[in-house]
Amino acid sequence: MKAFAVAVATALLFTATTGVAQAHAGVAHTFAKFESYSATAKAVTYDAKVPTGAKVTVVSVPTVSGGTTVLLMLRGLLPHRAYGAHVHVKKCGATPPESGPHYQHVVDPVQPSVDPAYANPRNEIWLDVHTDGNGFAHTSSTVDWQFTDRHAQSVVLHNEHTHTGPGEAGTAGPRLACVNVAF
Ligand SMILES: [Cu+2]
Repeated sequence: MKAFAVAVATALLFTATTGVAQAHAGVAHTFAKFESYSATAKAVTYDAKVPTGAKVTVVSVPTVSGGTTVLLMLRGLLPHRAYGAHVHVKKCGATPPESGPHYQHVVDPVQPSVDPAYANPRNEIWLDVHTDGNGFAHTSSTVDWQFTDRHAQSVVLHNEHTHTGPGEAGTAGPRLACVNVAF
């Protein structure tokens, strides 16, 4: 937790001093509580495995080397449990599929993308976590590219850790919850 807070603070400080020149590579930050879908909900839960009232923080910052670091912190989930998580292209909707596919740096010409050449944690942003005994978890992912005009718009929590084999790469079971982030 302390390390995570330091990472966030460092990232924000860094961006505050150096991020001005980058038109697309801005900081994105969301803090929200999961709730039922509404037009104004920032974070939506579709399943009791992500309880109403659980809290989520997402911070996305450009790195000095032209990459992107995304940090995810979750409170109030079920204890001792694996969740998959990824950056998705669309906003959270009334139903889970509305958040669309994963954001890919190089877009797979075959959709849905289950080819490990495209559906991997270097071409997508994967944020799988395992909660502790208090339902707390945090993680981060750094990729060597930045978002473009094809902005990503959400982080989706899934029922399982992300699979990597051919034909199932990038899948992680049903979508349990979604949080809007203006990447
Ligand atoms: Cu996903």
